[in-house]
Amino acid sequence: MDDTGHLDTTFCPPGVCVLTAGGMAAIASIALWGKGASAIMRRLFSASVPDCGHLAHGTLKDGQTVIDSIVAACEQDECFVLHCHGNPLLVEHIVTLCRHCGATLRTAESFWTAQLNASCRTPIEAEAKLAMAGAATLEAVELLAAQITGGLSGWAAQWIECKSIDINRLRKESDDIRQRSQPARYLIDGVRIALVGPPNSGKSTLLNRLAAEEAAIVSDVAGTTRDWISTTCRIGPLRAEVIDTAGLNDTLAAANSLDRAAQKTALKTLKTCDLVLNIQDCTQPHTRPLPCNTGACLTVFTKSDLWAEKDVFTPTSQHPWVLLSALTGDGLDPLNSAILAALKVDSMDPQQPVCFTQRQHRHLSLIGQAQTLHAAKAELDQLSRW
Ligand SMILES: Nc1nc2c(ncn2[C@@H]2O[C@H](COP(=O)(O)OP(=O)(O)OP(=O)(O)O)[C@@H](O)[C@H]2O)c(=O)[nH]1
Ligand SMILES: [Mg+2]
Repeated sequence: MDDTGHLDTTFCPPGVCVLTAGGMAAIASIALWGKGASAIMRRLFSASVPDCGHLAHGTLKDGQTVIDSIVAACEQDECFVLHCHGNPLLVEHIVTLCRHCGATLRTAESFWTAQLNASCRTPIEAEAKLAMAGAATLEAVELLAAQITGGLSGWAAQWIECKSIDINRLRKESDDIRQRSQPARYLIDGVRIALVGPPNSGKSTLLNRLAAEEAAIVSDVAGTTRDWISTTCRIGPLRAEVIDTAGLNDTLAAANSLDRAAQKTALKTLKTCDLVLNIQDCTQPHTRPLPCNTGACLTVFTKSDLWAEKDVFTPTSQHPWVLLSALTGDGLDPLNSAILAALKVDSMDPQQPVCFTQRQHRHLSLIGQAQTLHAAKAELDQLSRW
């Protein structure tokens, strides 16, 4: 970045990337930037290459062949965004053309990162804006926006301005921020939730109920689900990928190698999820506990519509539990609340400082371990200043 706050494009080699999402669209945008970008434009573009801050309409040519009619925008010196028609084949052709002229294929993220680094006042602001582009829900966007105006930025600024720093308090607050940041990651990235339990307990029925569609096959034959199925749904402020797995049962596993393999996959899935829902049929004896000592777990007793004396239902569960009927939908709201509580998302205040990149996490961790005030201040500076 130069001292005018602009992205310094005049020294990096030319790069090209597609800024818009893949697939068919009316319009696509391609960025071409770096030393030599305007020379590439002069070679490919029929009209005069626009000056900084201007647009030009013209055609893109491969030799004598017209490829597309485009609008070229000069964002700054040696930095162009080409708005072309959205056919993916056309987009690929234009990118290939730029590469033949010497541009290297880059990621859209690298372009946005460079742009944001140049236009944002602090690294936290740039990181928040980049994360907003991929945030899973609007609540996550709100949380990230709050980190720019207050949140983590405000926390760091207040300590930097502080005349007499209490190092122990600074260290503790820094550790607290790291501890409470996992729920923020859930909001920003979304969560993976596995439905695990014995055959016929109602896992697939619950998946379909959460997804509000018939994503998984339901039947009263034990062992219906073999390969896992996933669907994406919304749980409060979270985007959740819910994964249905094969029912866990030793008899089935012993009798059939396919069931054995399916159950092995179910146990593997369980380890890669943020939350495991242990699905148990409330009318059946509570079967073996799940081997889910990796992370959050919630026991869900299904088929409450078949339970004659709901009021005196007193299960034994080592985890928090809910009782519901996936068939009628009764008990779904308490399930959603219990999921948010298990992931500690329910108590999140978006204004509270949280960290959401590995860089921030690293600096906070070093502040937490700092032996001297000087070292802590240096980390605070690196956390929140360019
Ligand atoms: N009454 C009632 N029946 C349910 C409920 N949930 C599921 N069932 C029934 O229970 C049977 C098994 O349901 P599934 O959803 O296929 O069970 P599963 O746990 O996926 O079974 P596997 O795939 O074999 O592991 C089906 O006949 C469902 O209609 C419920 O809440 N109430
Ligand atoms: Mg099933």
